[in-house]
Amino acid sequence: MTKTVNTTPYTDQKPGTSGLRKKVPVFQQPNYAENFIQSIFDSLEGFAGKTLVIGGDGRFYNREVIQIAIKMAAANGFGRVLVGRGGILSTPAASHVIRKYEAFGGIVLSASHNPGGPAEDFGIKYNIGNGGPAPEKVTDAIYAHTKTIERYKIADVADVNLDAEGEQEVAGMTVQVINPVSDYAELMETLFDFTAIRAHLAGGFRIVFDAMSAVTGPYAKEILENRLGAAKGSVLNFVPLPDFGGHHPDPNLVHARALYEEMMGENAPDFGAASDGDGDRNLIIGKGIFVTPSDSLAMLAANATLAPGYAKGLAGIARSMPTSGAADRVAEKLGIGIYETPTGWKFFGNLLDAGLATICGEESAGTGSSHVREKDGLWAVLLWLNILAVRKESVVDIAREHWTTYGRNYYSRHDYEEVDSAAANGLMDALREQLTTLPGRKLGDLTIETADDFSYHDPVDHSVSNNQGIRILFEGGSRVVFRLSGTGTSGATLRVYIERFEPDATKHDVDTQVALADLIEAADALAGIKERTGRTEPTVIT
Ligand code: VG1
Ligand code: CO
Repeated sequence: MTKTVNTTPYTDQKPGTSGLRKKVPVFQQPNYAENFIQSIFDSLEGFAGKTLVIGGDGRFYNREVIQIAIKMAAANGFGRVLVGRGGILSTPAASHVIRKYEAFGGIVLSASHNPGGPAEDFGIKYNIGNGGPAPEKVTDAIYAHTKTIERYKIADVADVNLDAEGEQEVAGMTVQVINPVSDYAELMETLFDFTAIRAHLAGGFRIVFDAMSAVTGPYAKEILENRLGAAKGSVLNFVPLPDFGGHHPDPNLVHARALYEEMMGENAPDFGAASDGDGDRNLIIGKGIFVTPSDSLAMLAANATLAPGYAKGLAGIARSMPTSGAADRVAEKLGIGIYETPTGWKFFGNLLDAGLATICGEESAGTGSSHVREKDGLWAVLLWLNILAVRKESVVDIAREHWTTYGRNYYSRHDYEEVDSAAANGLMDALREQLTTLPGRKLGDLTIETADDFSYHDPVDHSVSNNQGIRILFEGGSRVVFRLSGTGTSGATLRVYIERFEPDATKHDVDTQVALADLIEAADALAGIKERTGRTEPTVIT
């Protein structure tokens, strides 16, 4: 029933910021997915008889790879697979299921916010027993195996029925098809004051949530409409589609434009939100105000004790390096730890496991906490709703008060997508070569204080991760950060992160791009973005 298949390595299976992401036709090459999955198993030890969680965001090719992964798990000796019905598990739900059932680990199939479909993106990621993305030492080992792989093992059996909950047997292994929503919804009920949120919604507080035809649809329907009583129709685009309706399931101001327009309109609901393809990102827009993810992290941390799950206070806050320093000010005021990590959720795992941080966030619309080991879109929405239900103020009032108390970190990210890889690497290399000469250099009214390529020293396992982004810090606390994306599937994406701190409350009403104009110009002067990429403008501004 189990067969061993000879194979040869592919040279391009290096996991990026969040697993292996490629175009679907790349994954459809003979043995491509099988090679990667076998390399995952070959990097692990001691899983015989143990449980593996498998689920994905429902995108094109999800079901096919789930069948392959189940049959390979059986052939490699796992004892049990838990798989979401229909092959569906949001990334945070997968993390929770791994933890709740004490699984050995999990395989999450997603390319997150990237588009889906026969010519679009797919991805495979391995999560360890704490429910979080595998750390670099594991992803490095997986990559090493992909380069030498000669065979893989797979059960030679019929496909599993993914659409009926309950147990089946596959080549001696048990496959349990589980409800993808219920464990997660129960967890949310333990963290938030559902009674207060229900009462607030019943009192006329209007919300809208755009699931972007992606995985959060069923979760949001169940939690927001069924359990919390939000008006029917509050959850938009709630049927997960393999191609996300042809859109980018990316909750930002470009791809969730309709939601933004609605929230800025006269008849706007009180609160608007959206999540991405796999449910780990969040977009928060109050009536008349977009809350940047960096600000949202700070505001959630400052108000977290209003939710029952965090009533005892936070141990610490962690943010990725390019995320704004707004959260640092909250941590300072609360007298708790603040940690600065490289981009990617895998770096938060150790801090959460060690109890050093409770809430974590990234500027890329990711926020989460110790309840799972992934960022969690609906969790952020529910924490906002809990805070709003208790404070009974508007989002705009909460944001203003926050800035008055802590100052405002004007913040924006400029993405240059699908630029020529050689040009993007050349730009980064040229910056790197300049680093030592930059301190003291003046650009208009700005003076560079320090410049470096960020290295992270993990305080828990003492591992070191180098080359995590070029930071140019100016006198007065403003900064520009440059890095190349590790999630794209064609060409390179240059990300430029721009930040200015403004303590003066009379200056908190400036348009963000205006407030950052001189830094944006300095970024171009330093890196030669226009000249090297041939682009006059970013593709996406968030
Ligand atoms: C991007 C974001 C990063 C995030 C990662 C995965 O990575 O910048 O903050 O953790 O996507 O998010 P990169 O390397 O492209 O900048 V998700 O929602 O795509 O799993
Ligand atoms: Co995502």
